[in-house]
Amino acid sequence: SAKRAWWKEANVYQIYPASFKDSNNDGVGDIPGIISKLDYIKNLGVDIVWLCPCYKSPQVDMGYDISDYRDIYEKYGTLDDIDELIRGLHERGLKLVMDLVVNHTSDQHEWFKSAISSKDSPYRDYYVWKKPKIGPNGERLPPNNWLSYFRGSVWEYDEASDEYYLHLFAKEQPDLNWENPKVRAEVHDLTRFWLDRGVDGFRLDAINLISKDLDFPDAPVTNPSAKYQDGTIYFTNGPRLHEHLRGMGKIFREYDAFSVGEMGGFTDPNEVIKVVAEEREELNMIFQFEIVDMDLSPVGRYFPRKWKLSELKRIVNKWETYMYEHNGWNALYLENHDQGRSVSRFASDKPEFRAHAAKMLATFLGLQSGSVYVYEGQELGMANMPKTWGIDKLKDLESINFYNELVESGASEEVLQVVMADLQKKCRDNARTPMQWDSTAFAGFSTVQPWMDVMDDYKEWNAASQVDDPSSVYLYWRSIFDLRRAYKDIFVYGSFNLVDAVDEQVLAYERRYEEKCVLVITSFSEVEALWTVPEKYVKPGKVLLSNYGDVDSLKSDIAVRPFEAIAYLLD
Ligand code: TEU
Repeated sequence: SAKRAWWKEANVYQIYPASFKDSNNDGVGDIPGIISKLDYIKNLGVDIVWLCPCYKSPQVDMGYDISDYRDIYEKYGTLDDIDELIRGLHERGLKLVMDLVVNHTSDQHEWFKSAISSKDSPYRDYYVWKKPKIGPNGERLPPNNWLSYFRGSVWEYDEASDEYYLHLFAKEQPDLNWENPKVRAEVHDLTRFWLDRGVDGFRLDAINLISKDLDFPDAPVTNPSAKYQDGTIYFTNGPRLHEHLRGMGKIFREYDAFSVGEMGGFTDPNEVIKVVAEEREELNMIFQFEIVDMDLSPVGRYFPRKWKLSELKRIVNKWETYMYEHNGWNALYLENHDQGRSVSRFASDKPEFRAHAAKMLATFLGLQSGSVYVYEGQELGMANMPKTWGIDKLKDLESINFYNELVESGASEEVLQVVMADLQKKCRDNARTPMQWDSTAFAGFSTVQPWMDVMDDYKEWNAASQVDDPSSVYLYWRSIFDLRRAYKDIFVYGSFNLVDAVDEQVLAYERRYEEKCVLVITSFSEVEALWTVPEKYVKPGKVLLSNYGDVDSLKSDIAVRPFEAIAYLLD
């Protein structure tokens, strides 16, 4: 069985501060708002709160552009509020994990303001500067052809110095130069600053981007019609990644802190294990992107791609078995602030299915091996934005830039419609609508029009109507966390075995610890599925969890109902 550790038993609730709870009625969520909801979070049964960035920031990318790592964004509150939040969480036996965004800063950070002011600035080398490429007519061109995550070139020209600086995200998010030992020392200092304040760990943003190929070669042309090309092979999982992570890991171990790295484009478990194997002393676990990238089309993020259940099974099986066998650990998630809502995207938000589907996904995810992450609103079955919401409703620079680039390139109305439909399914804005607390105006999030519109369905789908309703999605999630505690050996430390790799409606797996075994059956289908329970599982036992609520035993041939979920403990 897996080696024991406190953080393996911990499950996480993610908060997006702008959209969680507005306490001072300016339309934007804040830290005192979070403090007012701590009992709600505790009652869900999680152990850790991960708070998205709440530092001082011009908010070009919702706080992922930090201008002061040691201060709080005014609209979210003050350092005193953070201290109170930490106290309130600790009093309830909960921990606080903060977002550490150190691949880049804001262009309004003092370091960058100084760096761009002069080539002689002591901070110049905190960032990545390159000479222009000179075009056939003497014009200044970006040093290479890499495409930014937020569209356009990753290079921004600085006229005063006749150099370009690197930004893998927006031009207001210049990349830090991790080759510079002073940068690493600064990052270590600010990490300690928060740990000393009582923070219990970090989620490390885009952390596998910090080590770049120092030759900065042009990326191969994979999209001939585009000006900039996908250069990720030259800046993800770079040559010094592990060295840098060990520097951080040393501090985390000193404080027994929690750590989870965000690492897109990392699909080889033989590589990921180098980050998460305990003896490597780097990070506890990482977010890999294989499930959430399953429906992205290679021709562009916001073009549709259909996926099959067997693909999902392959991905789940791969990570679950590999990490168990190699003493690694998985971070289990279907949602976060960068993704569409899982019930709409991976199951169904049609009224007749929505509650069952949300509970099915909770079962599918929540009983796997790993730490479970729930994103605010997921515990209520919050869904994607309505089909009536057009581009004008969106706030996220990624969605807007993507769409505008297509418009500017002269895309037809038809193409734009396809893309808009896909944005409605997958764009980051979906996750950023205000939390639906109750059925009063603005869903009880605020008393004024919030920064982003509240979804139309809040009167029916809100926390107040769910916290005491035994049939709610919220209390179903609670029962998942209760089960993980009550049957810790099986659900935290047990092995994972996929039961049926081919069926395209039913996904089933077993969790096993010594003689104890649980069979989990989930349907991803809108129609009934006839499924044969393998013989070894057809024996007496007890139902631990069932989203239809009327199952008492397993027969050899069963009709699994739409989005049904059953967890069965065998005698
Ligand atoms: O996201 C990083 C991001 O865009 C990933 O999807 C990326 O593709 C991956 O990390 C590549 O390895 C984070 C935040 O979650 C997001 O909200 C920010 O906008 C972004 O970083 C920039 O800080």
